Amino acid sequence: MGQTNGVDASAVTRVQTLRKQLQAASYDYYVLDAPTLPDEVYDRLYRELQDLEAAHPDLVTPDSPTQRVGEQPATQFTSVRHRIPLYSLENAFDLAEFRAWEDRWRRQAPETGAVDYVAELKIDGSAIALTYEHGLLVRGATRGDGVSGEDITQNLRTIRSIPLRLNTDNPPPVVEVRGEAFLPLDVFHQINAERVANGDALFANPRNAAAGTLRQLDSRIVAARKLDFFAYTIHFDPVEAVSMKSAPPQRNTQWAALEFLKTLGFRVNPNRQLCQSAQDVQAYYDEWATRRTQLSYLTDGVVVKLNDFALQQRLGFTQKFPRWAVALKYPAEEVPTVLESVSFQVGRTGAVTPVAELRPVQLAGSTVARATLHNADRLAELDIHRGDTVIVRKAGEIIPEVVRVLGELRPAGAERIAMPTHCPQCGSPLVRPDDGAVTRCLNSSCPAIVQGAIIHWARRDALDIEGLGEKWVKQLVEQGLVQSVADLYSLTEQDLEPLDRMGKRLAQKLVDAIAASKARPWASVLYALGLRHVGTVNAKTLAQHFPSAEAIAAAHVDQIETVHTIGPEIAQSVALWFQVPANQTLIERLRQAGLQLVAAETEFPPADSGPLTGKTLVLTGTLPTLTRPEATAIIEAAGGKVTSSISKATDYLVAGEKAGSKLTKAEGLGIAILSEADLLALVGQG
Ligand code: 3B9
Repeated sequence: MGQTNGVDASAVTRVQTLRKQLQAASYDYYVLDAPTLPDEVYDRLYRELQDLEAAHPDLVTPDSPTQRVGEQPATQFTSVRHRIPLYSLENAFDLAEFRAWEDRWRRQAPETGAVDYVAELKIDGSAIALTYEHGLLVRGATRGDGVSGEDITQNLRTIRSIPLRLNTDNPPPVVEVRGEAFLPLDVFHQINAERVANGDALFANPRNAAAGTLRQLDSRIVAARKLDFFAYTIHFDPVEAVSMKSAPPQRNTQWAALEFLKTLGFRVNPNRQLCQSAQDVQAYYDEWATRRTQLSYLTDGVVVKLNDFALQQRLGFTQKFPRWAVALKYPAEEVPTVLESVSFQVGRTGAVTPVAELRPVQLAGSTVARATLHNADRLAELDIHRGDTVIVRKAGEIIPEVVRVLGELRPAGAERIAMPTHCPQCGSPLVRPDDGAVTRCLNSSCPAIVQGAIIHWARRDALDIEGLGEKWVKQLVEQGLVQSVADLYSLTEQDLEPLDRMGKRLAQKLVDAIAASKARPWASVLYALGLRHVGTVNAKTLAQHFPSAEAIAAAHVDQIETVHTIGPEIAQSVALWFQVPANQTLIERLRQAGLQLVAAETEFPPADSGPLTGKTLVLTGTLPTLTRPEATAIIEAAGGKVTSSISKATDYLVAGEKAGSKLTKAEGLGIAILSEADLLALVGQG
């Protein structure tokens, strides 16, 4: 009954009805914040849809409400280049700075009369770009450096306030929506409470927690974390078609664009306001300075944008920011508390950091019990005594720090706290090389250094040993089971099982994870070794030029320095490391354990050849139509490399208006000079 081409027609209509009802209910709940369906009813309809889809798998569509959470964890994120750069915002910290910003844009557009500003809250989250093709969410990416970010589509699909399909009957071929993904404060506190229970490191603030969650490989974990999203920008395709007399309102003003985003199904922050003057802006800023503490998410300021897109377009962008928008920030929160003691942490590189142990206080949305005192100089300068009342501050992403001591509140006879002369972990004398502020333990078998080295070794971007977290590493080192990363490879289940709370199952998992790390590529091994100045990027570059441990160990410092982007400091650090006999022994042991100390043939596939493959270009001056990130993107897509300064290695200088000394230098060296048009012609976009 009801069969059409093998599909149950009643199932088809029922599935469609259920999806419409569920989508509408989600919209009311997540976007309008005005639930229309009781939770139980929603759950019942959802399960009915799930059952129908299970019975008729051919009816499953990517925008079905059941398709938010991926089954398959990702293995890694791929990098995506943004079609339109994600700019950041210039900061102003008070009204005087706001007025200075105003003066600047007015000088650039002097005949402009009265204007409207849109004032929005600045959400303290992670900027995200969403691409919809023909109404369907096809990609979501992190901001990254603004030019390219990471493809985290699977994770963003789990956010209920991000529509999987735009709520419109005639969707444009391509639109891009940007906004802020964030963790509501209650969810943040709940996650941290769970982390305490599991002995995991706490997230410093909701922003870090949101960013960390978005980079989770398993979207099921992301779904459980209940991220949310506010949209604030929409880009239409073609990009240029903004602000025409005949265009629909959403293409003319920011205010209308926000309203339009709402109709498409996005959550738009309701606390926005049109302002006509700096006084209006000040009033909005002052009002939210207090009201923001009642919100369920963190804000770090307000964003003020010129409402009129035609004016926006006229003003354009600097290297980094739009000239038509500014962030008016709230000052970092500061609170007093009592310093109970100071501990001295020894890091992976032996650096010793003084850390204030505090009477716990609430600060910018989280409980603070520790704060950094940075280094020996700062410690001396603060002249800290046990029992002092101190002021702690948390500025956005930065971990809390002690900014001041209230000397007048110091208890009588309080003990002054000084930097130790010997390592608190191993007792070796500490040294302070005269080149810097850092006090170090130089004993490479210091348990703190060994611990740090192992944790670094196990990192996801290094050898990616899942489950080898701090609490296990600590025990392994304390029990003397591991004195070097090479020791990991001879650990057995029998060694691990007796550890506190380990058990048989975990022990086996850990042994397997350690064994699996032997397959990690040479570049990751080189990074995991933790040489100073060798992060993931330098490790990759070095591994490509020196495709084995043998090759790099044999290289002279001058040879290493000839590698593009590897400067003298890095080269020195690498050459010195491979000269140390203990390090040579380590490499030999890793070789015997079966780690990849030679690049696999597939590790560095030849770069896609393009018209600029192997060419190095430098940009200077203002180009007529392209911004710098755009020009860079075009060059890199064509296989070329962009560097910041002219040298003999430069093949082309792309010069725009007001090109200064670089142009003169390039001419002196006989380097070919290109205009923007020449560049576009060269890459076949002329
Ligand atoms: C290319 C709020 C934030 C914010 C903008 C914000 C952060 C950044 C921004 C977004 N909160 N608003 N707004 N509330 N934290 C203003 C920087 N806009 C853009 O990134 C942007 C990018 C544009 C226009 C705007 O135009 C171009 C299009 C194509 C090529 C070049 C430029």
